[in-house]
Amino acid sequence: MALLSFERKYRVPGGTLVGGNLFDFWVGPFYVGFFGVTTIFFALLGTILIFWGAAIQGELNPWLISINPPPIEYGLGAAPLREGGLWQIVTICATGAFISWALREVEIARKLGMGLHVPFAFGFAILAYVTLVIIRPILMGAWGYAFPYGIWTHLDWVSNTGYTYGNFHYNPAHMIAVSFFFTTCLSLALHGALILSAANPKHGTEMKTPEHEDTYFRDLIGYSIGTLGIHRLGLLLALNAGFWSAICIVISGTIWFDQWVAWWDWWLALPFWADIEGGING
Ligand code: 07D
Ligand code: 07D
Ligand code: U10
Repeated sequence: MALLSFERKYRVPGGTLVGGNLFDFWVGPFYVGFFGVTTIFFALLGTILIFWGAAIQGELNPWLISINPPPIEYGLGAAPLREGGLWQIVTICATGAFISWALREVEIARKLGMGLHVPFAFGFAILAYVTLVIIRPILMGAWGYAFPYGIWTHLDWVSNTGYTYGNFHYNPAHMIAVSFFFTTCLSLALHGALILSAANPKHGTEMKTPEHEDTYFRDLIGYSIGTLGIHRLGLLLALNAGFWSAICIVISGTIWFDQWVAWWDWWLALPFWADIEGGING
């Protein structure tokens, strides 16, 4: 079915979570819905506040704009606008916009009678963000532990937070997250390459079938995960990348306070060698 006639068929009322028919319409290509309105509201307000904050700081270079969380001394209290209060409101707007966006994805999936995989996946990105700016700061007792909203300054935060725990690469959950990111990239490269090699052949030659794709990997590594399977795997890998990222940061400063390299002392403390001469107890 051509895209335009398909659109006529599915652009029908229903499937909304909130608001009934009130916002159940499209503006150009965009579905609106109740959560489209809340998305626009939070995104616009948050963006305007960032620019307003930039203006009162006199910093209009987009790379250098930074809306900072309150100093640690404010703890979990509300801070004056110019001392982190703005960051607190922008955080509410960002969280509101991200959750609204996810719920808008749910409504669109319901309209189309599709699964909720896309909003579920976006939920992991939201979880990582919320872990950084809400969950970990609350567990540590101050908003000041969250990252600042600035292109350069948020990089400074990552670096400073990393070095607070020595070599952050020794954080075992960071290792798992990094490995999932790398594996996600490898899988997408293999999948993209395999599909193009079969489905986009040289001019004048015939397109190959999924059997060709299966056979390619059976010949190469003795196993093919299959055409549906690779998408399940891709989703699983990517969700784990986000999930283990959230884990690696939430444990830093809440249940682990030392250098991450010291975590590995459990290995030296194993009974096999802990008591021998030169061992950790020996
Ligand atoms: C390609 C989809 C499009 C999205 C884009 C991002 C804004 C910000 C805001 C001026 C893949 C749009 C950007 C709306 C403008 C202001 C105030 C997604 C694609 C193009 N980071 N980060 C970037 C965010 C964190 C880190 C770039 C957001 C954590 C490192 C961009 C968040 C940590 C590096 C950006 C966030 C961290 C970056 C490219 C939120 C750990 C880089 C992003 C809401 C996760 C890279 C100068 C990209 C860079 C980079 C945005 C959080 C680390 C500005 C919105 C605190 C190490 N981050 N980031 O392509 O070049 O994403 O930085 O959590 O090296 Mg970051
Ligand atoms: C948080 C983004 C959420 C985004 C949302 C949507 C908009 C709309 C609009 C475009 C999670 C935003 C949308 C704004 C835009 C339009 C129209 C994603 C988020 C909701 N690290 N490290 C990670 C690596 C080192 C450190 C994660 C590698 C050093 C700290 C990942 C290396 C030290 C933290 C990762 C490396 C260090 C991390 C990031 C290599 C610094 C975190 C991915 C090769 C000295 C962060 C939850 C992520 C984390 C994190 C990778 C090095 C410190 C696994 C590959 C050794 C402090 N690092 N890192 O989380 O876990 O995405 O955050 O050296 O906090 Mg690390
Ligand atoms: C996949 C796939 C597959 C496909 C696919 C895809 C995955 C099976 C079949 C999809 C993949 C791609 C297309 C590839 C490229 C994608 C990426 C690399 C991911 C990253 C994406 C981007 C960087 C694009 C981001 C663009 C966005 C988010 C669109 C922005 C949209 C809006 C701002 C409007 C949103 C609409 C809403 C909320 C509904 C309400 C609308 C209205 C009321 C009207 C419109 C109003 C406005 C425009 C005002 C906007 C103001 C805002 C947001 C505040 C900002 C403030 C400012 C000051 C500007 O597997 O194969 O193929 O295709």
